[in-house]
Amino acid sequence: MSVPKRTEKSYHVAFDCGNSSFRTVLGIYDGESLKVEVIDQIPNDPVEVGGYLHWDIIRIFSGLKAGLQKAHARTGRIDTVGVTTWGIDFALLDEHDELVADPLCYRNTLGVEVLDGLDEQQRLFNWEHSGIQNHPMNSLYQLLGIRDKLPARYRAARSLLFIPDLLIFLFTGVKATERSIASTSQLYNVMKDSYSDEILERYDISPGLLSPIVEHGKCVGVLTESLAQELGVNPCPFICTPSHDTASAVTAMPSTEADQLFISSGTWSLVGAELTYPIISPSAADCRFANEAGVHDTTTLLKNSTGLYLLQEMKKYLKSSGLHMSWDEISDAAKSKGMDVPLIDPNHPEIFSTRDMFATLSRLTGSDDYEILLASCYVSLALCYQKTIEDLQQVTLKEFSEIYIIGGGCRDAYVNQLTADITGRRVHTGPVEAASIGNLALQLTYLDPSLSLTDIREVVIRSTGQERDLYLPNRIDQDLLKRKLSEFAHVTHG
Ligand code: LFR
Repeated sequence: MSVPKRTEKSYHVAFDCGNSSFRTVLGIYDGESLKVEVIDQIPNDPVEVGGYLHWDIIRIFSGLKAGLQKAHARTGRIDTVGVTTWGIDFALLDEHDELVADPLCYRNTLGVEVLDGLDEQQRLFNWEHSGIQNHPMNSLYQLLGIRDKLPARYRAARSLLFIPDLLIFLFTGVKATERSIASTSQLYNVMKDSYSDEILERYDISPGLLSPIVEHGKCVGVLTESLAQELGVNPCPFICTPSHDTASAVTAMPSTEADQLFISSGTWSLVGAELTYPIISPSAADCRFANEAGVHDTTTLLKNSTGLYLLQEMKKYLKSSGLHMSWDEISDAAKSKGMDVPLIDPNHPEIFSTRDMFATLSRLTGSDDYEILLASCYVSLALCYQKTIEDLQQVTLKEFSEIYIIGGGCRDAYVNQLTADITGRRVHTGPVEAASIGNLALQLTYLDPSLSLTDIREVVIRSTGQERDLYLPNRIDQDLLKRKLSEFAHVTHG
């Protein structure tokens, strides 16, 4: 084992911001493993202002400041900090480095018209010069949508910071970015590992808006003196970590084998494989895969599908109608309806931006029985995984027999078992806090640059043994499975 033994403990903080909550997570490293503690967890939700959904970034920043203070109070010293958030969204800063407005949320449909206005050739150009599938939520299309629909914001903008970069800027005063978050924008070329000059030029976007890219494991900046004083925290360094939550979660994939298949499960389900090279082939384009930049110089070839958002929104709806259901009750209700339920396409455009999930799912399935709708979500998700894995095998010419489900969604035993049964594969689950643990583990490379990705994953494996699980596929009715797969192909292709 190449991880050096330390006599002294080190203390690390990950700010892990998701769509439904943002958290401060403490990692205490003893030279062998990380002891991970969620210090603070605050609900997150975009706020509608002037007809657009915005992220309340000052509230998030203030929650994280309090989290850092609490973490420091537990340990008396913070050695490093890393930030990881959802992808794509960004803030615009003016000439005084002031926020032009709160950052917009990708669920606005600002990019829809922009993308609709592009012909096949232009879409192909964008895919070939980024490696990212064309989706109206991508930063590229949102930015062009802002230029069209909110021109005052665009005119005032002098820099563009992705959400993790904005948070690091607020803490340290340094404007920078890193490859995984930049790659979600479609302004970055994953083959060249730098911004896409071709895309910037074609859409007349000033390269001056973008920040320099820092390498993983290097220090981006140090907590400002004034914040250190205000919070009573030592001036700790902020480390460049995979700041896209998917990349941080994949860093915590508990396997040291190459080319593994993962499902990063949360509001979104990212189904993909970690590779050492991007794949820009016609079949990858047809299957709508994206080559996102991962930890170090890896690529994650993945498909972005709506995940637990379906159930989160159904839970909210049921609560607002007076039915408070726990997650266990939700999965039991779904399980009671079995597999033979109407199906939905989790990536249906109406689901993407709905404000009433129950009504949308009722319309799409023809059922208004909430238990059937819950079951539809579960079964459709697992079928979607199966389809994506088949596509992934075809595009990569690899066979995947194991699946690693990482992130909060792996707490749901029913979806794990359905995934094993429907895909016929062994499903390894955990860690739940994958994005935080991956982020914390990567921070260790600042203190010891000799640590390889395998060393980092060994730390993760040693630190998370108790919470990981294995689901073996059960034999299920193959005729029913075939029928459901064909129904799913039908709903997803209209
Ligand atoms: C997952 C994720 C996805 C991104 C979506 C929106 O949390 O980061 O990768 O497409 O959120 O940003």
